[in-house]
Amino acid sequence: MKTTGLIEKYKEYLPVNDSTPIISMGEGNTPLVSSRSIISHIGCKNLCFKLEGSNPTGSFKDRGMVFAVSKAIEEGKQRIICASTGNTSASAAAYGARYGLETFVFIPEGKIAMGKLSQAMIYGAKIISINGNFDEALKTVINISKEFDIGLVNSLNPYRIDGQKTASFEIVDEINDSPDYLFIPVGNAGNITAYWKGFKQYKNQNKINNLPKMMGFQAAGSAPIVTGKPVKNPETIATAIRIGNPASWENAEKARDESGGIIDMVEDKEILSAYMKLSNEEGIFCEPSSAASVAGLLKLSSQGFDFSGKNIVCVLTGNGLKDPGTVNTKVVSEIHNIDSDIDKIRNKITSLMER
Ligand code: AN7
Repeated sequence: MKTTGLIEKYKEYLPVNDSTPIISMGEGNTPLVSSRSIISHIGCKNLCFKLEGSNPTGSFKDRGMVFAVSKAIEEGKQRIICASTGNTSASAAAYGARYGLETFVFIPEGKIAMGKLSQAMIYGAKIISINGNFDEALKTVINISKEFDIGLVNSLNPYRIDGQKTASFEIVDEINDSPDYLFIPVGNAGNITAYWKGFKQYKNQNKINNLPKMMGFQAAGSAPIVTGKPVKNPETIATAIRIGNPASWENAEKARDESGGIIDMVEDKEILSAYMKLSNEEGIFCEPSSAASVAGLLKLSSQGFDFSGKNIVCVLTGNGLKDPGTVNTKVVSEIHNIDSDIDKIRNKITSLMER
């Protein structure tokens, strides 16, 4: 059967009307995979990873983008625009290409992962690299979108949030319950806002009796919500969440407070450690920003937080292949160079065997 995508599947929960185009390139319906190894450090009942890197352009952004683009088409827009740390631009560029919208993306110079930039390029977006950070780029595109009547597809666009909330629906539909805790990275704070909206909507529809606690994690060098003030020069290895003044700041605080959750931060070294653990022990290669969710869980657990009996979902927002540079510069892994000589190869293999 042909893939119909998340607008079709969840249209009764979305502001879809007769003139809303039901478009898709297979976004959503991502795997919810059980932990085999990390769970042993946590002592909870269940731990699952929601693999959003399995979306068409390799990140959760496709959920919101498909709906934002559907609505842009409905409104007769010819063009879309966004500021991006990388994934939004990749997604906008893909959906823009597919549905014939001219796409403008603004990116912070030198701070976007190579895979994401390659995507914006190959999909044919008009790429503007500004000498500034994401927060400055976002301010600019908000003004430009109004001046030129271009559809803004950052998460300030409410249809982005509506599309992204379908990830909560999928989790509930799969486990037939709400998790007790949802761990999620926080950058511009659209995604935590979207998940919370989705869980609340399902609760209002009596699909679940309880709501999860929302556990958001920022990178320590870019943690405005944790410190309570905008960060002028955000820095982190997790470039996707290198954001100093999140657009959905208040909604993230609401999600935290209404759910009884927390928004905390993790150091780059904790992010890298979780990133390595996920790859080495679970076989899951996500991008560094995504690993912030698992880094947060490991941090709380090591501080003595009691998760016994609890069901936990960690959202892994993007695919590790987006960012090969981090592996090349931060991961120590020896490549064994030897002559193509069978005796040397035999010796090498024997010396490398661990059991
Ligand atoms: C992999 O692409 O902001 O808190 O411009 O790419 O909803 O911003 C990306 C954000 C987490 C944070 N994980 O989500 C962009 C952008 C990954 C991301 C986030 C992003 P929000």
